[in-house]
Amino acid sequence: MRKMLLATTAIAFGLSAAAPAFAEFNDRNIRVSNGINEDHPVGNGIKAMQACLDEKSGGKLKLTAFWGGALGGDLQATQALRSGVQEAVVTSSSPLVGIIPALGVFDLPFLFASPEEAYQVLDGEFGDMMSQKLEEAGLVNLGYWENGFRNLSNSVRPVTKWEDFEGMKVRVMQNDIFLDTFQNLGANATPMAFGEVFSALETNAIDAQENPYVTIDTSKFYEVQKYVTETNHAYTPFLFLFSKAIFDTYTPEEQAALRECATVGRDEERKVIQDLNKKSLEKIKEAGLEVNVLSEEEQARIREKSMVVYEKHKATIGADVVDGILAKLEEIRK
Ligand code: TK8
Repeated sequence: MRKMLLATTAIAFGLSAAAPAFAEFNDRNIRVSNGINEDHPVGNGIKAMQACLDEKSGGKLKLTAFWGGALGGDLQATQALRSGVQEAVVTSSSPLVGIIPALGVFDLPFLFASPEEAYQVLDGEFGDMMSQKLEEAGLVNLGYWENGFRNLSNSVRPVTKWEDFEGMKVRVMQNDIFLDTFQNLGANATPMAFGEVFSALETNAIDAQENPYVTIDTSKFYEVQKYVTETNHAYTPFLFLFSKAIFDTYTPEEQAALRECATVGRDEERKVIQDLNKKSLEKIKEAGLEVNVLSEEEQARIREKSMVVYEKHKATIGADVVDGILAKLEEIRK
């Protein structure tokens, strides 16, 4: 009993003598820019990340998310991070290839065959290697969130084989690999920032766009499209990027909390996406769109036709990067 009392006293004393709680944390308002809307699973991820940060920082690290491109498009927001005037962005890797050409590897058509395969590559050594390149460009990658497998939507006709792309005005991300992929299929591909897509579809300035079901749903593209084809032609990741200039001014504890909580958010986001994908597809059908799934045969034809894009872009992406990911995938698939 005496021993226990002593021990309790020691603990109480220890606590009162300790530094004030969360002394290693400062009040930080972290602006996170998003092109997609709040009901996209990224919204769930950010909530989970905030809950984690609240716990670790005693409420000092606060995320303020901006949606629907309110702080500018992916590229613009990323440049704001590089010049140290904005903290964070959740962006597709694709519009950033002009800054970091190696990121183009993720845009190669039909690279990943399943989300699990993508997670293994992104959350492992290969993903770390790409994060290193981002860091050299002034961007700290807190993790690979999910954008997902991309599907085609359009307002002119059902697409069930690659010949159906002929002459179709397809919006692509600002990225030469996507541009070539669609041009090679006969489409009239137009690079455009995400924020302009809805009105370009609405006014028929373009016929088509490609994005995962959850984006076709949450960005309401189904309101201005008639056909969807499950093409799964690319899996593009989201990057949770932080301004390196700002990150470097944070304490090690703040930095660690951000990294750890971004992983918590990532896991939540990936989980919610799996579920919403199915619900979004239902919603798209309910809205009256015709949904076609490419037959295995047609998918194989498109894939084969698209392989020229690998050769064409290998040098710009970096032969080591392309060969590196293909070797990794081969290893995973064994
Ligand atoms: C949102 C974009 C979007 C992407 C695109 O900011 O541009 O089509 O798939 O989700 O990053």
